[in-house]
Amino acid sequence: MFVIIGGNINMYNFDEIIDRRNTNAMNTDGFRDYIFHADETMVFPYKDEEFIRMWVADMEFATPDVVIEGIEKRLKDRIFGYTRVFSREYYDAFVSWCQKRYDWEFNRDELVMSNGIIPALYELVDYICEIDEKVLFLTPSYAYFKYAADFNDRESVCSDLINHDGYYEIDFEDFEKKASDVKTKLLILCNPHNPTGRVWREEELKQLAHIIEKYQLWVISDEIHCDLIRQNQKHVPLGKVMPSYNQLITCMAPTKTFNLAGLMISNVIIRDKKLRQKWLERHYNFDNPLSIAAAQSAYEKGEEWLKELQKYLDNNFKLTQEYLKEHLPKAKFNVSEATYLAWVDLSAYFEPDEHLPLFFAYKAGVLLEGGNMFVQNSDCFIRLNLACPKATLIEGLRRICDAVNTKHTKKYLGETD
Ligand code: LCS
Repeated sequence: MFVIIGGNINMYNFDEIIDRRNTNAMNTDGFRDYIFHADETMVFPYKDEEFIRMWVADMEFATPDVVIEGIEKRLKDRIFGYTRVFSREYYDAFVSWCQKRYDWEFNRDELVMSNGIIPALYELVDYICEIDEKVLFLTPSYAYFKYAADFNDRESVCSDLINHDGYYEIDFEDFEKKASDVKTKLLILCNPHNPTGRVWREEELKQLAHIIEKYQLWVISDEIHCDLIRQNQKHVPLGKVMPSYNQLITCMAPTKTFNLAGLMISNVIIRDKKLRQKWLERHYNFDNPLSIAAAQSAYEKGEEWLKELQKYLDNNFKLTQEYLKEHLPKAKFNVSEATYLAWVDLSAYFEPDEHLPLFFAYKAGVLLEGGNMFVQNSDCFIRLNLACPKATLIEGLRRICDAVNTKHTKKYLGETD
């Protein structure tokens, strides 16, 4: 679709507001359960359709037309029987994407498919770790890293990132201490990092690689956010830094990048032959034919759309930074290097025991995720999903800032809620 904005011809319309109700979307219908562990009896001063939704990590943007056309083409084949990626075309499309964007490649036989990275993590923890062995990750963390360990009754070990005035760095000393525990078997690395948005530099990855090799850890590098980086950033796959390390699994997916999470298709690159064999024996190795068509089209034809998306997201980050600076000056926020998620420190306004998602749902009509949802080292933070039309973003930011400022005026006047 061509849209003319201010005299510029823009190929894609990221300003379009799309009604997602009645599509069984988690985003619109699943928030009570996911954020509040509640059911439909939980009521708010807002109707569901009145919320500004900035929580779960999917986008309010339509998937690119080229992806939809790919699905439509496959629909015309009319039969949707048991399916698996057999053809070379899928590998060719994905490996070309990796070569072009990351100057990195892998052998075709290393690639297996999964109906999502989370299910892959759940399985791989079981395949890699004995029952008394531990899973290490950096915190704050996407909570499903911990859930993957919990699900398998494996112990988690967390290494807290160091927060230098909003910029996060790995505490290598602490990390090495934890890696050196003989019971620590597996590192799950989020590269780039959700929720802090860090893009790990090559130097940092090399330092990590050194420790990984020294203690012979297995490592899963979850790179699902790697396509969604700011325009001035560069993603380095861990596999590129460790070209011949066998105990490395890389996970990538078109689902975050092209807003296809519901199609549940992801790439798992397993170097170790024995582990791959185990996967092929135990994994339920079927894929959704429409998802394969979508993913292949995305990798073959989606790059132009992605470039425009990156520009739009960069602007949304800039807007958020300016808005917060003006209206919530004590909030600490650095533009994320990757992801479409803003990680905002509100410790000047809240106490660690306050339930921020609850506060913002009740007082602002905004659905967001709070630090309590990211394992540890995340008190008083909120995570905002900025992958929405600018108008939605501005309204969300306005409501957030108003609610915090009202709370503080009341506190100053000695009023209670
Ligand atoms: N890995 C990371 C680091 C993620 O952030 C997510 C989604 C996934 C894996 C999910 O992979 P899938 O199973 O869909 O292939 N992150 C989400 C988040 O932060 N909120 O909602 C989803």
